[in-house]
Amino acid sequence: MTGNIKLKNWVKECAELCQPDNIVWCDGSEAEKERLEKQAFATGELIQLNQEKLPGCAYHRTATNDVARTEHLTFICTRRKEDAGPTNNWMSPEEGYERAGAIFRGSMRGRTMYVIPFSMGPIGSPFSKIGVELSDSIYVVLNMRIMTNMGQAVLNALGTDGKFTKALHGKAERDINKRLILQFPEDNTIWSVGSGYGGNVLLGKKCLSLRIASYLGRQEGWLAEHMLIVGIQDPQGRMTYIAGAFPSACGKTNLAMLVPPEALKAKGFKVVTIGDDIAWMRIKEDGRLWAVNPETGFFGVVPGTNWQTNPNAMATTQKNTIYTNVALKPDGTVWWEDGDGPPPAEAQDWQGNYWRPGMTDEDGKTVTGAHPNSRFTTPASQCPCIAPNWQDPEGVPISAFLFGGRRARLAPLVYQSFNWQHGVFVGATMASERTAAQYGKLGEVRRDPMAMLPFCGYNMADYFGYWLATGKKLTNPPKIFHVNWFRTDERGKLPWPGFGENLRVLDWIVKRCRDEAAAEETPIGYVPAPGAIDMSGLDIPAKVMEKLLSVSPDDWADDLKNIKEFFTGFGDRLPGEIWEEYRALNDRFGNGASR
Ligand code: GTP
Ligand code: SPV
Ligand code: MN
Repeated sequence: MTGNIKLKNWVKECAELCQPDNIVWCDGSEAEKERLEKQAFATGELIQLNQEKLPGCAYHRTATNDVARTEHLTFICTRRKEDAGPTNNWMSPEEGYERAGAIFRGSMRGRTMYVIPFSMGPIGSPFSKIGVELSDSIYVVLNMRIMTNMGQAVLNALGTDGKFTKALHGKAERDINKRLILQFPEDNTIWSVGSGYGGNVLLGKKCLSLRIASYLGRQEGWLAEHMLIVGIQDPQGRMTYIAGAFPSACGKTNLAMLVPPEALKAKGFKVVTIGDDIAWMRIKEDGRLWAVNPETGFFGVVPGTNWQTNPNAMATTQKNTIYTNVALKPDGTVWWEDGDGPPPAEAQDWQGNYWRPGMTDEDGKTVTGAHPNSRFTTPASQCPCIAPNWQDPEGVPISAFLFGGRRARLAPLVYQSFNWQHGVFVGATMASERTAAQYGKLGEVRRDPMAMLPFCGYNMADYFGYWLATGKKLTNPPKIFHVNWFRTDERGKLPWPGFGENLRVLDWIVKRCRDEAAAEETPIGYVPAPGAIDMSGLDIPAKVMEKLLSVSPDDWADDLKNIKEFFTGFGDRLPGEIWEEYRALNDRFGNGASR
């Protein structure tokens, strides 16, 4: 176990609060995994899937009211409200501990509390952070086992006086009215109660690796970002690493493991995956940003994943995978919308109800077999395109940043910012249509700077300032681009095929980083010159490409108004450089008057 007195005392304190019947320290062993699975199968917390077809795989359903992150119940608990900023929900630490404490109190009676020591990043690397999660959920233990380095080795690395993030989770009644996801960055503490859904309860992920880590990163001089990390090897054998921030359910996992289209594969392109959701980055002596993926697994969106769109994810998830909220077939395998093959004649849906294709509810709406935010949890090591150096504690050097989201109209397929400061503005003005990954109105466009709106652990105005300051320290900064795979035509169709074909855009980006591709200047940045994107083997009329890359002044005038409103909310705390970029963009459109 551990000789760390602080850890022992904290576990004792939490046990006094939650009053579990037992406390089990997790060692991360295979035997432990088997024992926990057996228990979970016996109680129904997990269902064992068909072991011939899906060896090592299990199935889980969350409560019907608990299927996505609940951002309105997620709080940053700093002493001063201004330090959380206008985009975060805020609660004072006193109120947070008191309100959540009342829900935690006695909530583990009759249950076991698991002590889960975990390391984000390789154990023992100076780049890594240790956390300990206490949870009364076996599902959480088994997920953390996939998503992090977990077990006794972490306690050994922690030693007798090592620092760790204190992360307490309890399912309690899983009542949405008694649910709180609280970050206390000043105490390096997370309290999550009343939920059993991934992002709310796998506390090493969004809560630690983004909300707490962004706060620590600013103090310690590094960046914690909601970014995939992918390596593109060109036909000359040169590897370029790109990190990309897209909001939840906007394509990070897919881009991280894309398969080159035939024509580019034949030319010699290769793609390797470092990470699909989170990047921790530091400036090294060479003046570049180096990124590591602190996770060891993928917690990915299931619907839409198939052997066509994402064969690497399909191959990864054939074994040792936990499926959450998909449809369960009679033969003990799983099914989801926009997967492979025809739907089963009948199945159990994600809520455990009888389901057949085409079923409708009282309002005549189609009932889906899988929840739109159903997820797989799967070991990154099983991914066929995982990079050989994916766990290198030094990380990989980043040449380009991508920002992007779902914009049916506004943003062209790709554009490049003029420089770092403009690139930070491009990131800060990101917006996207809301997906099923969080509660809220689907499709509504919301501003989501750097895809960090729900994940920044401090005032976002200061966060922009920190990005600007970081740029000043980089002698060789990544070039910054914006992409949009989701622009629609007049009929609401997507002319851009996306997925593997996105490599054509990445190729242009890589070439821009090497000054090897042509571009045209527009008010918003550089777009590919006609013919600059490699279209070999892909039949899209030049006219359609022109449209995909076009910039509409009217649409931008509308967006500028919305941007202004958004930035005004930060008051004086917003860095002047951001307003400078705002005015410059306005001027480039010739809208001087509307400043
Ligand atoms: P989180 O795990 O929530 O952070 O999501 P993510 O950003 O990793 O998104 P993911 O790659 O899982 O994609 C989410 C959804 O978008 C899936 O249904 C995908 O099929 C779809 N998608 C991803 N890439 C593309 C693309 O290039 N084009 C289109 N049309 N859809 C895409
Ligand atoms: C996201 O929503 O950005 C995810 C899934 O990656 S969750 O872990 O639930 O946050
Ligand atoms: Mn994510």
